[in-house]
Amino acid sequence: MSTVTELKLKSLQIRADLLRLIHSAKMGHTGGSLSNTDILTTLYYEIMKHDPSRPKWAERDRFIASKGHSVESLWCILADLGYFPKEELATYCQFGTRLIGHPNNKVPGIEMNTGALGHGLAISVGMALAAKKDSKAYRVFCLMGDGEQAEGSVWEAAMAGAHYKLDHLIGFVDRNRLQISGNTEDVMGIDPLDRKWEAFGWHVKQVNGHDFDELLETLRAVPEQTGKPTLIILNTTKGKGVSFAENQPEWHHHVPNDEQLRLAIGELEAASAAIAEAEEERGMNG
Ligand SMILES: Cc1ncc(C[n+]2csc(CCOP(=O)(O)OP(=O)(O)O)c2C)c(N)n1
Repeated sequence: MSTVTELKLKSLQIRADLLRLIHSAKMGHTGGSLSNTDILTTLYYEIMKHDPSRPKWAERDRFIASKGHSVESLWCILADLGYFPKEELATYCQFGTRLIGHPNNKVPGIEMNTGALGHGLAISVGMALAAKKDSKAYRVFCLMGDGEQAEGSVWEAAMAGAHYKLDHLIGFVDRNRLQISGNTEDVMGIDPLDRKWEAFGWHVKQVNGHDFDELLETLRAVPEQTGKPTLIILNTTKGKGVSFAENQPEWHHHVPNDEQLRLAIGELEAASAAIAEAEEERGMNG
């Protein structure tokens, strides 16, 4: 099975897991989590240097979920990889759990508590600067939202990242064009986003954030320019993979009811079956 096929199937499994999680807890950020499942899957299963049995391994790549509200995909991936027991997912958002609604560094694999938008990039700049000063090779990946770009602190951190020539810092913007209350361009226009990041001294790439070939090709080439951090704009769909949630602002934190969960799981299973069938056909045709 090709890497891309494996990633596609894994991502569909994570989507189903996170929907079950949100459905059982009756809370969560469905749209944003479905939006970033593909980039997280690509990073954790293929790109990042990390070891679930040694979460504090000094040479590990670091991941900071700056858009911390959409943590559900991350919980499902960390559990799937063995950072903590899968059964613990059942405690998500229950009283006393460490699996709360935002990244929490009591959980193995989480570097830093996040969720107040506009903080993650500054944390990532600090980590990447520490790596540079210590002559370490690890990279720091930071996932931001497009609504989050309205936070002024993002731009202070962007300036610092370029100033310190942090080429092992890779930022992402999940450009799904929606934030909590509607279209990002209505709430706070951020275009032309690529030119803004370029003006701040970053090397900028744009990709389809749901295309694993493009994601892999782009991420395998980073850093392409030494002496500059990289910003990757992920063109994505909020609610991706669940037809009735795609591009619907209310699904930012809407929770599926029993019937919606059944429909969504049905769609994801059909997508997995189609991929498996295509793979089988390819195998038969040599
Ligand atoms: C400083 C701060 N202000 C407000 C919020 C409330 N909030 C949670 S999610 C969200 C919208 C985020 O939109 P975006 O960054 O586009 O994320 P996505 O659409 O990918 O979920 C807001 C304003 C917050 N978490 N932090």
